Amino acid sequence: MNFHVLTLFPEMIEQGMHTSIIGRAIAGGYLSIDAINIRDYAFNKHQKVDDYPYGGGAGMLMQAEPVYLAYESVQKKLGYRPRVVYLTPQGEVFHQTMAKELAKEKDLVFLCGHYEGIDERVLDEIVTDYVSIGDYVLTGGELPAMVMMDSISRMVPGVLSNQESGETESFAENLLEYPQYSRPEEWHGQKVPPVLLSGHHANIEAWRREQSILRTAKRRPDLLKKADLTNKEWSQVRQ
Ligand code: 6GU
Repeated sequence: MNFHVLTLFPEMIEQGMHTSIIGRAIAGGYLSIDAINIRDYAFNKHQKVDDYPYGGGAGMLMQAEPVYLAYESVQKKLGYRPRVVYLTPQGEVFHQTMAKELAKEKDLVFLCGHYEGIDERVLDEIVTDYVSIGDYVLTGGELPAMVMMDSISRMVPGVLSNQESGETESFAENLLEYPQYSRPEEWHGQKVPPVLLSGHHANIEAWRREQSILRTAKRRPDLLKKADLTNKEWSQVRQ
């Protein structure tokens, strides 16, 4: 997977994406991340990229031309028109299924806005997907782009080790992960649930599923509605 990020703050992307699992995947050749500075495509006196909105109103807008030229530099290099994700609170809210689907692409372009947004005309010409990461407002699209790249990368074959990929499927089932414990057996007076020390694998699996369901019912009842529970499991969460 090759990520291409169009941004006014390329150093944010470069510094944020080279640690831990993602850094290892880049070093291993499973991923690449290219940050393209939109300002490098502002061919005017002061490399200006913003201007006032027609019709008035607060703030400045990113102008169409530098954004377009930055995009075009990527498109020409690739020789085809890749999917372009524009990060915006006005987009569809990101979720695990979307991450899985986007991970099938060979290249993905992320367009990060700043100020009050971007001239609509360039969005109409280049953007294929409008995506938000949740119902709150951020100052720019860089953090959302990094959030998306992280979760998409986990779905790219080779990025996670076998051990790491065990955690992958929980959201696909619309259930939250069950609680986990490591040594010592007792900490601050709290004991590890005895079933986990029993070595009885069927009982452990049953306990974990029950805990997943209870936790989802408590913290994310909206998710539970979409989960595939047996009649018996439904009756247990309802009481
Ligand atoms: Cl994608 N961008 C910005 N600026 N704010 C957001 C967002 C995106 N998603 C949630 N808030």
